[in-house]
Amino acid sequence: RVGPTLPVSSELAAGPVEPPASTVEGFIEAFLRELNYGQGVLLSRSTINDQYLALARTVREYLMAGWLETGALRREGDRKIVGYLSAEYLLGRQLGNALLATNLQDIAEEAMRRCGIDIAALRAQEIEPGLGNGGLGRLAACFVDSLATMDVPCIGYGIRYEYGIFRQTFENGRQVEVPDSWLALGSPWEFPHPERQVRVDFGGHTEKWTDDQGRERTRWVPGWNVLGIPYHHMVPGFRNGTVNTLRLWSAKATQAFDLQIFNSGDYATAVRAQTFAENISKVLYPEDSTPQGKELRLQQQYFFVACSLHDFIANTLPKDFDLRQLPERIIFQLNDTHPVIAIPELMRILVDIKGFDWDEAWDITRRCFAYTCHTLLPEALEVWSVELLGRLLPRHLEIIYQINELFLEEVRQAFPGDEMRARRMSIIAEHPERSVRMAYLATIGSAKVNGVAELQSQLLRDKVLPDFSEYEPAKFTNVTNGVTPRRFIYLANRRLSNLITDTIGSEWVTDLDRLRELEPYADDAGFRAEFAAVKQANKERLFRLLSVRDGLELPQHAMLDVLVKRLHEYKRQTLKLLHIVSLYEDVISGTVAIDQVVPRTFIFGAKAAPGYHLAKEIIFLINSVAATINADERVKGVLSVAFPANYNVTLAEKIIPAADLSEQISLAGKEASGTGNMKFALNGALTIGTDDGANVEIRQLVGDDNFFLFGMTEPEVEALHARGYNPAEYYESNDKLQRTINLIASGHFTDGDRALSAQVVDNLVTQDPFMVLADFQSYLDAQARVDAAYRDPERWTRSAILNVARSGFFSSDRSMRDYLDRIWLSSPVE
Ligand code: 7GP
Repeated sequence: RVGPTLPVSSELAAGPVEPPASTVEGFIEAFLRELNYGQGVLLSRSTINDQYLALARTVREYLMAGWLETGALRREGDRKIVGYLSAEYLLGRQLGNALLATNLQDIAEEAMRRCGIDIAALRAQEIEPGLGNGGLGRLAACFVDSLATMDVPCIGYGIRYEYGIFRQTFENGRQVEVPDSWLALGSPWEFPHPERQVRVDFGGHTEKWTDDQGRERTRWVPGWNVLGIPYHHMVPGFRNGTVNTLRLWSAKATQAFDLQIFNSGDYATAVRAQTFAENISKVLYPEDSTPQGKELRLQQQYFFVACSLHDFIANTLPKDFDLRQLPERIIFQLNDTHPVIAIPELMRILVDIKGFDWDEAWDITRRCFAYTCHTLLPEALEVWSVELLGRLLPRHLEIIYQINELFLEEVRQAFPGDEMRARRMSIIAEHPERSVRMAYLATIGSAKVNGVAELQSQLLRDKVLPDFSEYEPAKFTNVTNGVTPRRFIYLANRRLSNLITDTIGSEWVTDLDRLRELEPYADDAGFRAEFAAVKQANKERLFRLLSVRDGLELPQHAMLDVLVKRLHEYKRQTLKLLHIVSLYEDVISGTVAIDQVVPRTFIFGAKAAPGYHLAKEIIFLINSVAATINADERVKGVLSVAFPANYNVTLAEKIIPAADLSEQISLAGKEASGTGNMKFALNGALTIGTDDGANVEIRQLVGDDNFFLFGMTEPEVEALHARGYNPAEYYESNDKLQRTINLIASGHFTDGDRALSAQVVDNLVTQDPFMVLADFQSYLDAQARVDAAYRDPERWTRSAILNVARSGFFSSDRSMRDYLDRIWLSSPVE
């Protein structure tokens, strides 16, 4: 089934719903209709924003028939549905992807041209929906793309944040956050459905009652409530007619709430109460991997999960559905612990509302959920204080206690006399305050638990959840992350896509293993020349953008060395900084002649959580180093540093295709997987990286010769910790490291003000929790190997081609197949 001309089942419309004709004329007609009748303007009077909105709505028309049909099939069929529960979706711009999915790119471009419009200006008008922080949210976006492309029925559930991830600006080198008002100019991609509102309760208390069969039951008497309004988004598959749904919830005050207070005559309080309710979906928490445990965040989590479960049970399932069959119809995938409150929520629905016995309800529930853990950092594992959870969700707390009690009984039976084990495995922690460990609840209440790369899944079993993996080993599995080749190759790197398609045909777009067929061309000098030309053209495109966007003027022919990801100490942006400063110091101290230095342009992109002080100091230091080096005539044209503000999906799509070198330099054992690493490899950048996350698998696939490995392994890191790590030893014994750090500490990059670099420097020399200094020499040695390789362009390009050819495994289509095999369609838990 191909194309947008699918008939819709006759129940939905009298006769087939016809999309506009897939011709330039048909497109123009639909576009002008949208402009005139949708937007209410004449072409001659229309603004770029009018045109963008009309264009978006035009493309939507082509998807509509497929969307309606996919929805009908999902409801009427009996296939198991994936309910992807995620607090974040970092979608990126929609227009390009929708044009790609419908194969309308050329038609739309020509149609706009005939209307006197440059489609590039309309593309640039779109503000990306930044409803996520980083890797976890972007992964969710890749997954829903792949599921639609593979025709797997899926509803993505999440939150429609009014403000997504903040816009980053720099003032005097320091990060300043500006609210992201992505909805300000209109949001043509969403469909609000206020009539499908769901009420969500909070607070209050619980009561016992006896039903007519004499059974003791519990009911929740809530203290307050809000409404959830669904906003539907299309998730188009790649030219297969399938359009899945992303359902994002927005909070609104209930009318009863309003009335009650308005009647009391206290207008100000009424408005405040309304604001209070609507605050729930107001803003995305900007912490990546470091949750703050704020009450509003728990409200957000319960809010979207309660709406989503209700929506699925009440609106997607047939009215007479037998809930004992629920695990045959749905699998809710929990994207980290953020949606884990769904487990007690489903228990509450089954036991309190539907009247199931506890045991039967528990049997159903634990077959309906699967849990993905995206971290290894202990501070990233969410815990909620019992006090807070009990105040906000009193019934859920009772249910959690009950789950825990029954679970610990089982554990005690399996390990008689091992009370320490039972205590370790309790969902309830006693110290430092009594709290609920959400990762434990998720593990106990799920059919499967997975990590996101081989190494992390192993460490998850061995270090994070050892008691649980010993108790139920079959529950644990791995699914290595992936990225969508549609957005990150086809859309982002049109030139490379064309070269690949010209060489091996176009099947790679939905079957990325086909990239293997490029391998022989690595030895073809003609192909290498074309490949290198693509890279060069992508660099020039990026430099044009950075010149307009950020006023940066960068040399055209240097190696492009890129480190883009959230700012976090464990990701070690400071290690990259030390490398740059060491190269610079070599030149200005006269140790190395400038003509011996391989020209490099370094690009950073990173947002820091607004409350993460040290991360913001690191940003300031990078900007200070950049300003100094860029202004220094001694290294001009040879070393340049660019830190464009506001790294996001849109910018990633420009930077990644241009990169020569991909920096994946986290301390081993800390980065769960990484997905940027995959995007770079697929776009022909070589990786310099530690043996961490999915780097391990990338290196295995592309081969040691085409990957620059450095640094301690995870067991070596552990051993060094155990011995007692002292960064000062490395500082004192390594002359180059000393000169590098001393230059920073001297105030050379901060107008002589030593205080301005002191926090970062002191942290490195005295604490260095992520062992930057321990890996410094190894990193420098690897960078020297990078230089040597880059000096031989033919060898470099050959490696780059092999990176592309051998990275097909990292398609999110493959991840989805693994989820289907290992988790979603696998047999239920014993
Ligand atoms: C990230 C991990 O840090 C990254 O290694 C991984 O590739 C990505 O998830 C997708 O699996 N984690 C987050 O973004 C995050 O917020 C919360 O984790 C625990």
